[in-house]
Amino acid sequence: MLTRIDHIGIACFDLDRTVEFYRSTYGFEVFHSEVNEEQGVREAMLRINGTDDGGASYLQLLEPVREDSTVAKWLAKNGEGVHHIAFGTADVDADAAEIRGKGVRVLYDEPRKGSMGSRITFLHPKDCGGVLTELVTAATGAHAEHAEQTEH
Ligand code: CMX
Ligand code: CO
Repeated sequence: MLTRIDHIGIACFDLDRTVEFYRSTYGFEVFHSEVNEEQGVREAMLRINGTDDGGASYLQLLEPVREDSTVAKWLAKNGEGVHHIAFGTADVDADAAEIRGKGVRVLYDEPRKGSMGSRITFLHPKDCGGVLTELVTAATGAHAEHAEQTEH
C-alpha cells in the first residue's frame, strides 16, 4: 500500500518568486521542473529529504498555465497555499482500485502522467475530509532515465 509522503503540492501565482522564497529561506534547490500540459501547470519539484535511496519527499510548487486549469480555479477561490498531498506507492493501479472499492471517488479511470515520468491519480477531496489526495508511482528503470533525458 502507501509507503511514504511523495510530495506536498503548493499552489502559487508566481513560480519563480516562490522558488526563490524556498531557496533563500530554507536552502531548498530545484531538483526538477517541467510543464504538465494535461494538468495545466508549470511546476518545480524541490527535494527536501532522502538521498538517492528512493526515500526522498518533495515540495511540488505549482503555477497554473491556463485560466481554466484546476489550480487556477483553486487559486482564484483560495489564494496561495497547500493544494494537495501525495502518497507514494509501488502500485498506483492496485491501490486506486482498492480505495475505489471503499467508496472513495478516484478521479481518473486510468492513472495519468505526473512529475518526472510518474503515474498519478487523485481522490476527491469531498471524500477525504477536505484534502485533495494524490497517489503516485514513481518512474523506475528505463522510464526514469527517459524522464531524465526528456524533461529536465
Ligand atoms: N483541496 C480541498 N478541497 C478542494 C480542492 C482542493 N485542492 N479543490 C476543490 N476543492 C473543493 C472545493 O472547495 C469545493 O468545495 P465546496 O463545494 O464546499 O465549495 C469542491 O471541492 C468542488 O470544487 P470546485 O472548485 O468546484 O472544483 P472542481 O469540482 O471543478 O474540481 C477537483 C475539484 C478536485 C475535481 C479538481 O481540482 C481536480 O480534478 N483535481 C485533480 C487534478 C489536479 O489537482 N491537478 C493539479 C496538480 C497536478 C499534480 O499534482 O501533478
Ligand atoms: Co502533485
